[in-house]
Amino acid sequence: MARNTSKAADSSPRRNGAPATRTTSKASPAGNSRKGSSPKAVEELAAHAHGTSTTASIETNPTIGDYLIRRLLDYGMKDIFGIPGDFVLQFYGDLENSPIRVIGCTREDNAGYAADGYARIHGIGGICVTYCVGGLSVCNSVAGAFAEKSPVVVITGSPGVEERRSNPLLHHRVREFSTQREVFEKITIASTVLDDALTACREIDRVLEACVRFKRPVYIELPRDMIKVRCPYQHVPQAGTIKSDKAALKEALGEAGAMLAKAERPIILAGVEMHRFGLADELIHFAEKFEIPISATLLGKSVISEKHPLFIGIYEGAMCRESVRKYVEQSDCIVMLGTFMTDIDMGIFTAELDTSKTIYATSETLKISHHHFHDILVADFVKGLSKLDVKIVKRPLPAKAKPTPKFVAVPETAVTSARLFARINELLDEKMVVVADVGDCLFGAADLTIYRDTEFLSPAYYTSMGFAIPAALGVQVARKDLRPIVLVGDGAFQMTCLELSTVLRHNFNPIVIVLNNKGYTTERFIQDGPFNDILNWNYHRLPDLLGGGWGFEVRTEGELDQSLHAALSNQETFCLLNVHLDPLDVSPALKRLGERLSKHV
Ligand SMILES: Cc1ncc(C[n+]2csc(CCOP(=O)(O)OP(=O)(O)O)c2C)c(N)n1
Ligand SMILES: [Mg+2]
Repeated sequence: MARNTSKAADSSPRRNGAPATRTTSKASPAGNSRKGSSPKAVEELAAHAHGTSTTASIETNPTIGDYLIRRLLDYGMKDIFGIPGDFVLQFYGDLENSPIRVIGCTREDNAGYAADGYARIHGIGGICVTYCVGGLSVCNSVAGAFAEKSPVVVITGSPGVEERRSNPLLHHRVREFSTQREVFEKITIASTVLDDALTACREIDRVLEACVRFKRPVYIELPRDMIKVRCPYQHVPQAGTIKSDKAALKEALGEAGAMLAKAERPIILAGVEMHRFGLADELIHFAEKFEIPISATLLGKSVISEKHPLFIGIYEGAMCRESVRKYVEQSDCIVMLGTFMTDIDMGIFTAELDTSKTIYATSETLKISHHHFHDILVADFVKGLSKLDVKIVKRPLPAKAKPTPKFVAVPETAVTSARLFARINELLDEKMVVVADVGDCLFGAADLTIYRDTEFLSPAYYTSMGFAIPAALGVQVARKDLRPIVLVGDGAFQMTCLELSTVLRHNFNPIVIVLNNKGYTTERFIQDGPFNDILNWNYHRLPDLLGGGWGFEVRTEGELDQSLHAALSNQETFCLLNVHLDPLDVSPALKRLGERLSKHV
């Protein structure tokens, strides 16, 4: 085992990311800025983010920039990621004078992943970037946040309204001045250009509310000459609250109750929306009250603790454990709550779930058997389920997977993917979050046992490589006390590894495990060729370049054990393991997936 160590260096010239030490003349509205440390808390803040309670402290005619910051604070946003540029510098100045901490990143797309990771842990995240060169760089990460429902606020500067009048060729301009916004309209749930002081406050309210309500990214463009413009009138945030249609809710719950009462083999299949909408506790309450077993999808992994006695394992069609597949598919009442029916989550559509036997509730759809219901909030439906007055059969749980024998390193044996995951499974504890990138690390990670809710993050639907390292940064900005275990392939690592620079700068301590199988192994399984080869870097020597962090080169089980022991004992800085794997050695789940995919291309 070769180890590279150097002292963690904080290169931050001024502060170490502690907003509490900041002196600011503006108190945070109603003290809300320190609340909201989970999606559930943000839901609660959102419920109170309108009307007088939080806005009493907003001055009569705030500038547009100040109003935006106040509203971000109302929603509990304590940190924002990005890179400044001249079109957004003034707003960066405003942020600097506010309680919001700015986390500078190495690239805008990374800032987007970081904000996404932060939002998944915290309930809302944000990025602040300059016009087009910054904004357009962040499109892919924002698209991923849209696809996987992560509430990220994109704030971008742009040329001033006055500057645009003679249609000049200003730097960063692509085509029309509106081009960037037009692009973002496709990948956000609401967007606005704050080019009119009369409507700016209302627009900010509308767009932020949409972000929290739909859990999807939104776009706010600030022309640079509008940032200091004052709202011409006193504005009190208003928001219409959406309510479920009571009669429809009653009927849907009645139908769900009847189906559950008749069922002999009920099961809950939990999806990621339960976490996004802060409904994990309600879900567990429902399951516990009626003792209904729970499975989860890969994207929804860790919606509930996998140590929960009712949890039976991850369901992924033909990709999951046979006993789980059978148990779910043989059910005569599958309660799918917040589940996305994606190809990966459905085991590349190998899932055999009978629609006539499902109760399917998400924020967008409520379907019971073949009946569609409208105007019902998923939260009301899930809460209503646990209030049902029905008797539900107690279904015996499937046989547990055989407990894996304790990992005993065979020192000189080369590490394999299966043994690596067995070892990682043993080190997980309550203070860790697994952040998995795309590739075999994602499939292998499905079998890890996650102890607490929100402990597993991955782009398991949009599957954009490069997510994990910046997302782990976002996790620790939100919760420094959680230690990320980052699982990343060598290909994905090469895309975004330099965000470890920001990790180092803030003294965060993820353990980054690079599955170095010398290329794009997932793709080799579909179709191999030289295009799947990549340069074999000395990944473990990245700390030399950055000036901090610990690096380990791992070839054998003995080296794996030693380096993980060292990494666990070092709480001070990030640790990076370059784990050499055979290019064709993959997890059993990937083997099954590769075979299935090759039949479909
Ligand atoms: C941004 C992006 N580009 C390309 C792909 C297509 N793709 C899917 S998996 C994969 C290979 C991943 O390689 P690596 O990170 O080394 O993981 P491995 O498959 O080797 O486990 C590629 C290129 C993708 N998912 N995302
Ligand atoms: Mg690889």
